[in-house]
Amino acid sequence: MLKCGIVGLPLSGKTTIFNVITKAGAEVKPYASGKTEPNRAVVPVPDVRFDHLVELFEPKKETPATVEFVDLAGISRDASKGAGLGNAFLSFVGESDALIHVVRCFENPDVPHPEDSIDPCRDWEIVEMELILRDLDVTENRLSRLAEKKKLKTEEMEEKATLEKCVAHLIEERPLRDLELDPEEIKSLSGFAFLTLKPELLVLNIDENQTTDDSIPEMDRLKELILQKDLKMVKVFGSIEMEMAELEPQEQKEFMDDLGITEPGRDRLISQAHSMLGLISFFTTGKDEVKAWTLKNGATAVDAAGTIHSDLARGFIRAQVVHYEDFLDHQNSFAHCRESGKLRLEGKDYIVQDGDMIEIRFNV
Ligand SMILES: Nc1nc2c(ncn2[C@@H]2O[C@H](COP(=O)(O)OP(=O)(O)O)[C@@H](O)[C@H]2O)c(=O)[nH]1
Ligand SMILES: [Mg+2]
Repeated sequence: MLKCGIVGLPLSGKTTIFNVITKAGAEVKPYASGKTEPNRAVVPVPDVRFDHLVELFEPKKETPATVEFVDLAGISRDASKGAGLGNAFLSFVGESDALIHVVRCFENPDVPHPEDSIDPCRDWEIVEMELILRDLDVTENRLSRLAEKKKLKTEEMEEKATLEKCVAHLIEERPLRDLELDPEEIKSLSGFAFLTLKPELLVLNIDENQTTDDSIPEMDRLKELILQKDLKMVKVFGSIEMEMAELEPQEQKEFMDDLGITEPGRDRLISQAHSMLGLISFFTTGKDEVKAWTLKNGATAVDAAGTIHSDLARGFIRAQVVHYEDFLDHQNSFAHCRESGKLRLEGKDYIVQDGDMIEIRFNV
């Protein structure tokens, strides 16, 4: 399951955004002090295709794909030097597959800003720098360990070369996700859980009156930063969308019309996180269960089988595949799809497409 960690300065609205996503109603307060265990929630991935398949098959059980969100404690300036919750907290960031980086755009006199002014660009840079410094720390530690050894094995020499490349990059204050690494190098780094290697989604936490860019302080600089760093960004009306998450669908719709948005913040965030990570969904269908599964883009039929059960990968014979759109175009009938050749039997190396409906033929 995909795990997204929410990071940002204290009082940027991380818990608020967490609630927008999860409707979990976690405590939102100006000073949440002394808290070290993060809030966690597993939420279904919104997918109209899945909902439609459930309507068609009326299964006994429906299982949507899920994402876990973790609401981490705030990262303060100097967290990497042990300020605030410091390194203990940064280890929670390490277990995430992707980061949701919340920056505060809203003005709220009741909620003091830790840096005393609203400047989303500066705030982003503070947190990014802490993540970079932490990765630099990890890299340098490992390199000094390696330096103590009399003789390095071949893998260790390769690891050293890769780490030196990382250090040079991090020292220039650049995140590792911008560093070109080949698959071998990425593999040799996988044990370090580098924070700046994780894909990151920037979330602008805006107020209901900040519907235009002009109304967001320092937005020009932020826009420049987004372009320059090629950041993926979503705007969320933190407070108001949190309230909205509690409402009935019809009332939600009225709220969204007022704000000029077509999809709730939760859906926008989850689908952005999915596409940012290059994830796709495939479906298994039947009277017993309709289920959505998550795969990395580029995964094969045998990977799909393995996600369902290791036995299916081991005893894989063929995958019966039809695409969701084709299924709809053929009166929701597998027989019609077969007649027109849209329902095929594919081998191990078939690249699964987002929206494929799959049945694995296997023998163990
Ligand atoms: N006006 C306004 N206040 C907000 C918004 N988002 C969060 N807040 C307030 O800011 C404070 C801190 O929010 P919280 O989500 O706990 O921040 P965290 O420390 O990053 O988890 C709370 O009092 C929220 O009600 C927003 O979009 N607009
Ligand atoms: Mg919080």
